[in-house]
Amino acid sequence: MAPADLWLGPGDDHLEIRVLGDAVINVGPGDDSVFMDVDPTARLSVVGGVGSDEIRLSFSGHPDGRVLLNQRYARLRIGTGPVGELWGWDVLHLWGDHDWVYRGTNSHDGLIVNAGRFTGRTYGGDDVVTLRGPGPHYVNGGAGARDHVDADRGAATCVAVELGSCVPWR
Ligand SMILES: [Ca+2]
Ligand SMILES: [Ca+2]
Repeated sequence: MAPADLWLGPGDDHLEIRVLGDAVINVGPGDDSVFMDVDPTARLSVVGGVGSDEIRLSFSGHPDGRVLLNQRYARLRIGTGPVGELWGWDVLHLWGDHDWVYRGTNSHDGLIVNAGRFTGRTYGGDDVVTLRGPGPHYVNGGAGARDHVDADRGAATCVAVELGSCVPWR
């Protein structure tokens, strides 16, 4: 199958898509939102670019794999699949029972992890992370002085996090 190549251009766009094969999606300038369900064998590039962009990711037929999301070096890898590209997303909603491994940027990272086990570093900037389910999750908030992490009691270990229910001294 030829790769799908989507460039949404300027303006605030909303895209809902099921990705079955290799795809390059760039939402362009503007405040954009993308809801996508992805076949884990796809080589996927998803670029938020300039603006306040939000992505909702789920992976069909791959309930247990590890998902590497590295916005610091613009990489995305699902299980042992090909390495794709991911950057420019201010808020990521992650769905599915995966081991999520995340590397953020030196500006704002926003994450809502709805299932699975999250291990992440969010570096500089004031980052906001919401972790659902029993985990166990781990967050290193890094250099920002107002990193906010919420998780159920006992579900997460937080380091260098200043606000929310997961600060180490609570
Ligand atoms: Ca950050
Ligand atoms: Ca911090």
